[in-house]
Amino acid sequence: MSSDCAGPAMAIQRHEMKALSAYRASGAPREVDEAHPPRPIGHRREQMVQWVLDGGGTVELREEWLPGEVAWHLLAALRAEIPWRQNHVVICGKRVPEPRLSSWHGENDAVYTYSRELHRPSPWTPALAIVRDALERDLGVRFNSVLANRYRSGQDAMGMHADDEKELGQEPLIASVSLGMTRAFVLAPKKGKPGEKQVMRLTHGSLLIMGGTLQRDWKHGVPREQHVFEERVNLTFRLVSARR
Ligand SMILES: O=C(O)CCC(=O)C(=O)O
Repeated sequence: MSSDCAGPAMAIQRHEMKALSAYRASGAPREVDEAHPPRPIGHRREQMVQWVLDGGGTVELREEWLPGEVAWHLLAALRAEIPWRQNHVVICGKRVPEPRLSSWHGENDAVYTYSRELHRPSPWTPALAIVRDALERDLGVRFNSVLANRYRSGQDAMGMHADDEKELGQEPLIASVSLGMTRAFVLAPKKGKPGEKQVMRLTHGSLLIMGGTLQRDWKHGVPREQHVFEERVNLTFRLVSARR
């Protein structure tokens, strides 16, 4: 396990503040005070932890990557803007609703197959574009797509899986931004014993970066949590290529 920090924290742009202010009436729990603007989007050295797991996969967690006020506004905006969909999966020949709502967004050619279905992207929404641009400034990577997942309560979940579809390439870089309720995020080796799993808590405004061979060797998921009654939205930004 190591801790490192490269590059300066990036300032939130004036037009982004304006876009967020436009959501003041949308039920966000806290207001942005323009006289005392929130600290810039970006990481703080002491809030960044990186793990290198067996096989060379990497996981990096940046707590409070989004300042609290900005994160609450983004959550309200995403709830309103995204055309949330109930997708289905087939289990033992029966079509059942997935335990969450989802939406796939990005550039026109970012066509992606997951849960055995082909997904054509909806356009970027203003709030998704704000997060995409902040990631580009902070990580130097321009993601071309994002999967948005909405967990309405602790009854909603994501089963253990790896994002190892061929459209994502050999060692995909995935940036996962969490908003709303803290939920557990479980990592387990594909070939390991159940006891080898790692659990981290993904808090409001955190950024988790998965890279290297993580998707080849490890699975991840978000288990049900009986005592969680509030909502969480998670955004996993990806680089999808139809030509792979
Ligand atoms: O909600 C999360 O933190 C995980 C989402 C996830 O695993 C995915 O989108 O593949």
